[in-house]
Amino acid sequence: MCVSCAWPKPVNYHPFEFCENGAKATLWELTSHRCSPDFWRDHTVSQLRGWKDHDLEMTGRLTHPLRYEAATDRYVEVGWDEAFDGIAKVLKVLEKDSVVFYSSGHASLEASYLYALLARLYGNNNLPQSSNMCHETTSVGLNKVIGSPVGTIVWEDLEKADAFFFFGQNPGSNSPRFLHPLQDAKKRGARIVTFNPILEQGLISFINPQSPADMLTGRETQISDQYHQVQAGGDIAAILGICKHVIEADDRALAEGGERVLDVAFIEEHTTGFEKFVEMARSSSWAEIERESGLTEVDLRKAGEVYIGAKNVIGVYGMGLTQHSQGALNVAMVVNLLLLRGNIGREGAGCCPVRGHSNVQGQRTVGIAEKTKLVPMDKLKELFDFDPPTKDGITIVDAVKGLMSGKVKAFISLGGNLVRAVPDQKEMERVWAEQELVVMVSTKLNRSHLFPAKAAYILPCLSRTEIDKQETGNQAVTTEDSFSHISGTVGKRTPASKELKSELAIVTGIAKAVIAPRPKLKWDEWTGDYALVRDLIEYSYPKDFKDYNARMFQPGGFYRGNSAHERQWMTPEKKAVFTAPDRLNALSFANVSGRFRLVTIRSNDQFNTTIYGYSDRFRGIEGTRDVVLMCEEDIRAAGLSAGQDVTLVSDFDDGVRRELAGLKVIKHDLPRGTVAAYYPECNVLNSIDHHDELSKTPASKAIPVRIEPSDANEG
Ligand SMILES: Nc1nc2c(c(=O)[nH]1)N[C@H]1C(S)=C(S)[C@@H](COP(=O)(O)OP(=O)(O)OC[C@H]3O[C@@H](n4cnc5c(=O)[nH]c(N)nc54)[C@H](O)[C@@H]3O)O[C@H]1N2
Ligand SMILES: Nc1nc2c(c(=O)[nH]1)N[C@H]1C(S)=C(S)[C@@H](COP(=O)(O)OP(=O)(O)OC[C@H]3O[C@@H](n4cnc5c(=O)[nH]c(N)nc54)[C@H](O)[C@@H]3O)O[C@H]1N2
Ligand SMILES: [Mo]
Repeated sequence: MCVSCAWPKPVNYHPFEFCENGAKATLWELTSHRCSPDFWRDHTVSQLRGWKDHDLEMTGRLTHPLRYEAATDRYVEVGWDEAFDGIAKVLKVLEKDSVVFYSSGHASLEASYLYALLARLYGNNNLPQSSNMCHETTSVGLNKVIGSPVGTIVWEDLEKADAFFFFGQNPGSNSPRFLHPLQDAKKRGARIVTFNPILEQGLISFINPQSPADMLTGRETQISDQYHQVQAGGDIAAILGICKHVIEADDRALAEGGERVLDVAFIEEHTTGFEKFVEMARSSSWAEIERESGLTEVDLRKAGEVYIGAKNVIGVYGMGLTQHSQGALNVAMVVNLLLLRGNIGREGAGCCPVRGHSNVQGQRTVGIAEKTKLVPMDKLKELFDFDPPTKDGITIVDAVKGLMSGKVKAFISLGGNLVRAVPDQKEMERVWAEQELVVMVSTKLNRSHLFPAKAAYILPCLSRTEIDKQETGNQAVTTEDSFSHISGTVGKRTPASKELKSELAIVTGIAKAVIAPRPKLKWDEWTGDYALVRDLIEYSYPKDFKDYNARMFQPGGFYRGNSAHERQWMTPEKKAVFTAPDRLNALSFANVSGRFRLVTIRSNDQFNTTIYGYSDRFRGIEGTRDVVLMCEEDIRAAGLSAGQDVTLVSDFDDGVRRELAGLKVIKHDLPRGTVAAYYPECNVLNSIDHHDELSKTPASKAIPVRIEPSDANEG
């Protein structure tokens, strides 16, 4: 399984299926560069803070466990046992609630299960994950309306859909393998309608690099039939407009005695809240809808026609919907649209949130969850003979606020680069370093390592592509993809250094040092044979993981199942829920003159905070990331000119000055009022209090900003 994103692998997977993204992520780990203990002879931690993210990671794979030495301001080599003992010494005296066990969505199901067990044996449920900044909106928002926290489609549905509606997801950069089924869909006549403020190349057209004919002739497949440049945060209005059109078409059919447009039988049997929603759609005026979406009635009706004309529709979405103050309402609106014509729980139709990290969904499945109701605590009690903590743990937002208030005193990080990934980054750097202990399990050097706590360790781990040899031989591990399929994978490469340990072995190493021994805690046996860990997972989640060890290498993975896919709604109402929106945009701030909505974007030359290089070739931006994209009218109206240096200043009402200087204005095709600049650089501009109301996912897709010319600053 790819080390990059969570897009699934079809059953008839072609070993050379090209994905620039996956190739880059794999090569990045296979680099010949090494960041060995020698590196620290020439560099201090303070000095490295002046380096760019790209240059930090370019130092190569970490080779040895390291401990920070304040006297010399350097990381120095430390033995594994010494590291585990040092970590245990601090953890044993800290208050249980003050420790956070973070994970970024890489580590395997096996390592993740034991990591969650470690936290609970230690005494808390503080298990936030990268999804708290990403698709937590889906886990909470989707669950609320269809009773399932994950997408409802499987691979075969892609082959049967007649229309795809894309909201704020960019497959060309972020899940390139998605372009293959989309190209196939286009060839059999399916329609694609896209809502995105930015014209993303991968959603416009695609040349299949595996097709010799395509490559020779440069023949492109047009992807989107309609491309609607909604303004950032305007999807609630846009989707309401489409729904309004569908409802009006149904009124007409009813009046004229034609075939109904709504799936009345489905709505009757399977849903609740329909009347209130229809009422809201009818009473919202087109003028309001146009104002809030930035789109015209004519265009939204055109999108509505495609929706009506398609038997099977898939609704696809990503960060453009989830990372807003009303992200969960955005998600509920996609579901409203699908429910109108019974487009959930039926072949060729459904809801498709596209996940990020390769195992981000799976980690949640096996217990990395701060919410206790998601975890089979009785099973854990029985298996390991202890009383799991009953209090809910904290999310990323709560953890950052805990750091700020001094309540959080230690962070264990299984992967990731949290200091760079969260809002209020400047403040985060300061409070991160005030902790008693930070342990980072990492493959490469990153900015979070450069603000060492009183005790700080970097523990280097194997990548999934590398041979993981343990007592009983080379080990396989498993991950879960966006479509809830679980697959095994075996590393084949020689490890980057002899000193590396697997993530699972690091987790059990810490556990053995911290947790008092009990007969049922067989850390060494589990490390020696991961199949035993899979048995524990199967015992804990018998429905999801039936015959786990036997089925893990099944082509395409084995399906964990999804209740909504079967039209079983695990909501309190036992129905799928229509949501009447109480507002028409996803923002928490008003539209005032001089205030822009800043969308933080990814280039195809980065994976989150890992910057591979400075070429955003799909957007035609080369050699720099220090830019802000604006439309021509906005540049002019703000009295700026293209190429000018500006400072972005956040525009919250909290009195805190947050700014990012030295950005060059680039003219780009964007709706008025929406500007764009790169993540993670822009995280200094966001506030930790600016997040989705329901799930607390930071609202990274509409940060209120003002733009100041740099010379005004100097003066
Ligand atoms: N190459 C590469 N691949 C990746 C990643 C990476 O960084 N690089 N990251 C991985 C991870 S963790 C994740 S979560 C996924 C992220 O993948 P995506 O979900 O695609 O995330 P983004 O690129 O942040 O944003 C998606 C799109 O939302 C649009 N958008 C912004 N605001 C709005 C809005 O208000 N409405 C609408 N309709 N659209 C909006 C943006 O223009 C952008 O095209 O990708 C994964 N794959
Ligand atoms: N402004 C803004 N902020 C955002 C976003 C946004 O769109 N805009 N997106 C958010 C999203 S969707 C996400 S998912 C988060 C990402 O937040 P994180 O998951 O915390 O960050 P990453 O950049 O994915 O982590 C990179 C580091 O992981 C380590 N690593 C890589 N591979 C492995 C491995 O196999 N094992 C281990 N142990 N470590 C490994 C490397 O040391 C690398 O430096 O950021 C969020 N922040
Ligand atoms: Mo993500």
